[in-house]
Amino acid sequence: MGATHPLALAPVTSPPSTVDGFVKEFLQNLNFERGVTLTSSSPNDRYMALAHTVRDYLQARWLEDQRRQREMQAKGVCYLSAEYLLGRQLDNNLLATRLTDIATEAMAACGIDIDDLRQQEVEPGLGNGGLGRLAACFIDSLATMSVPSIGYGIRYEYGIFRQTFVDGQQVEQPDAWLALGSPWEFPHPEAAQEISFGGHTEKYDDDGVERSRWVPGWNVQAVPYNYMVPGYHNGRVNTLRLWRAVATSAFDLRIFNSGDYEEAVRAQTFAENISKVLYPEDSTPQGKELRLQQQYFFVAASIADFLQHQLAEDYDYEKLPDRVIFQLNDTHPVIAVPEFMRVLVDERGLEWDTAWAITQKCFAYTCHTLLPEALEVWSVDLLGRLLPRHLEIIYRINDDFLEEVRERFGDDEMRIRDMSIISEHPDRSVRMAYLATVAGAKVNGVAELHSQLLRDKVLHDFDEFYPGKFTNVTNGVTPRRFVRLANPRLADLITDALGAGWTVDLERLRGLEAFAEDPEFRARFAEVKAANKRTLSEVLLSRDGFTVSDGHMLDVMVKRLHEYKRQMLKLLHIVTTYESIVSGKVAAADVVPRTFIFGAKAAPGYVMAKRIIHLINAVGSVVNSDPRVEGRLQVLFPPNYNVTLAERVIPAADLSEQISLAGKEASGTGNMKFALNGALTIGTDDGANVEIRELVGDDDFFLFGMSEPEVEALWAQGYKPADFYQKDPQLRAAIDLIASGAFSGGDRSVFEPIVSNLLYDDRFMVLADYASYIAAQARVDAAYADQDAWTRSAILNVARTGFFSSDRSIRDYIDRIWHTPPVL
Ligand code: 26Q
Repeated sequence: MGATHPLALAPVTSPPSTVDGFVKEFLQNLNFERGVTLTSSSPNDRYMALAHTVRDYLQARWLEDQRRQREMQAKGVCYLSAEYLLGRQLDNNLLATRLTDIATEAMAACGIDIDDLRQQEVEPGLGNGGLGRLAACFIDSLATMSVPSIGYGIRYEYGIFRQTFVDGQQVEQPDAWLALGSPWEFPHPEAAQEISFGGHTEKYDDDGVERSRWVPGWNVQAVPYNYMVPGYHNGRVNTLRLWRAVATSAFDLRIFNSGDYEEAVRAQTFAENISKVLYPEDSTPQGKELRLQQQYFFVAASIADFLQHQLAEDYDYEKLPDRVIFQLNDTHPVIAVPEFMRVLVDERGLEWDTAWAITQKCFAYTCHTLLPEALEVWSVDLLGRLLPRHLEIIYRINDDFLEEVRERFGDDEMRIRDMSIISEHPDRSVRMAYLATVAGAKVNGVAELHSQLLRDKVLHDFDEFYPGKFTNVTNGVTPRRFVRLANPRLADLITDALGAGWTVDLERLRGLEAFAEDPEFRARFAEVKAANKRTLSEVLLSRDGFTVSDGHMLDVMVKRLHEYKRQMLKLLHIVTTYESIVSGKVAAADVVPRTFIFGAKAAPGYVMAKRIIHLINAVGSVVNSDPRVEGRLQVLFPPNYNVTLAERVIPAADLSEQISLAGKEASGTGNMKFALNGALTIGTDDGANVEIRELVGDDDFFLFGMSEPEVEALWAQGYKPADFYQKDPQLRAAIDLIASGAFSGGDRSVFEPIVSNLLYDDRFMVLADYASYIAAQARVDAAYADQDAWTRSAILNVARTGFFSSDRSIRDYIDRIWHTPPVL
């Protein structure tokens, strides 16, 4: 650099640390960014100007941290995830920067209620559910703990669909989250990467060594959009870099110049389709070409970005394992493995074995499922067409791997077939989980039980082959968003009791155990819960026109709609209670009043899930309007459950429904959020429920249902759901009521497929666990009758679940997998 102006060395902005300063910047942003005055501004203008004001404040620290991370050359994490379910940004960024009070006062000084501006923000829903939300919690913890890291993903133009109900049935609307602009993103077209696809490979002679090169058929540009990820009260700002697909100008120009305007526009559309929309399936992936394009697009861009911008020109690649770990969030980014090999071998000229040794130290893989149908495979046909060189590399990896397997286990053909990365049935395809397992330095599950089942079942041969490779990191959730922001009343109560440090040291919640014995504290805790219910009630009234009944237990089941999660079991409990009232077996007055809240999106092509949504709505409309119920049961199903709604529902809940069939839910993270907000759990011995129960204790957790080994045993002996129906009059009455058409205006055909499915093809053993579930719900009713004892239990749930902070998860990743100490 030549003569340096003194300002070039100084922080870029002086932050507005006073209300006046904030007002001034806000008004300037209104004028110069939005081109309006305060009086002529729309709510969106004001939201945008406010967001810009907060953003500017973070900017200086951000630039500083980017420089530090480059210069320090400390080992860092590249988190590769196809999804980030971020939720709203404004409040989180205000909290992280301690600007909440100043901003609130500044807005008030301008005659604006900051709450009205909060409502303006459309949340970036760039994820389906648990996996995407986990990624969002992790980048929050990484920033808060000062771990050098960057999150890489896709900037979908349309996130998870907006769910509406028409006659009780799900109808999907596009999620145009960018329609009014996004103040939190910084596009960097100058830093675009060119990403290639298709074509063929050629062999060539490189000084007597035969090498392969890829001659691609077409390419697109990946343009990075940076998002700030502020740490909580530590002045750090990390980066989330999401890629957008844009047509390459060369490609464009060629066609334009040839005079084929329409073709050029088509090419543009084709390229931009890659980052157009998030696939709304959260299991049973279909082998769609566009999906593979998305996956390769973002990991190829991310690897190129990392190698170019984080490493010196003459970097010695053999030192890479001391510099970076690429964490694969499920199999979606696993094509990064052959891409990394291609870059090292084809582009940088490393020997295969050297490159492979580096690769095996630079990647680690997190598995998030146990369902066989959720394990991703790509047909060799498709892969070979889209990424021919990568397919070659995968074959070579597999050949070398199977060679090693033979050396160890002999020519055991069955085992070779079982362990091969290439499966031959039904069609030849690549098993991405196997590729990830072979390539990864470590493979982890997301809860103790899940990790154990991975080792014992799904990846058993690999565990035997690679001793020490498998480990567990139990999931966690960020206490900033899910306690501090979502539940400010509880946060204040905790801070009153324990002081302020708990937000970054959640195990301190243990200190609340003593307060559980203090009647005055219990009364305050109960008042927090009651106030949160009133707030939720207001939200649901203005959002959906629902009126939540006073004095009801709030019984909540919010999560994606999937048969294994068993929303049907919850529904059978509701129908059973309803049936017992209308048949006169129980007086309405003797029923503990409950409001059931559901929130759930179904994958658009998942027919059974959509039927179940329809049935929930149908039961709701009958139950809610039947005078015989005397208002003691209420079923509410607000559409479009998302992070924003979760932040309202969870703090208000009394009872958390975590009722998946044992051995099916990898972890769950909603379960943790509820416990931390003082809901009691009714749950199976599944996923992280197991650990929640261990920590909370049997007295304050409603366990029911078969254990995983019991599930296995019942399957093995031949499960006949109809037998359970025959033997249990209560169950029979509930199912008969559904079958009778009572919830479909007398039309028996509407829900017949659900009934048949339960009776003859109950894959997730709803009927087998029904009796146990109903019994557990009776224990819930009994416990709820003693409100003070319930509150005590709720406090103990909060006190004992500090373990589930995502800060602890990140610490475990650092200790067991990454070995990337915080850089303070
Ligand atoms: C794959 C290919 C094609 C289309 C879609 C997909 C796809 C997308 C998302 C497959 C799976 C997902 C998401 C899975 C998921 O959210 N799993 C959940 O992860 C949580 C975080 O670890 C766990 O708590 C949950 O138990 C697990 O279900």
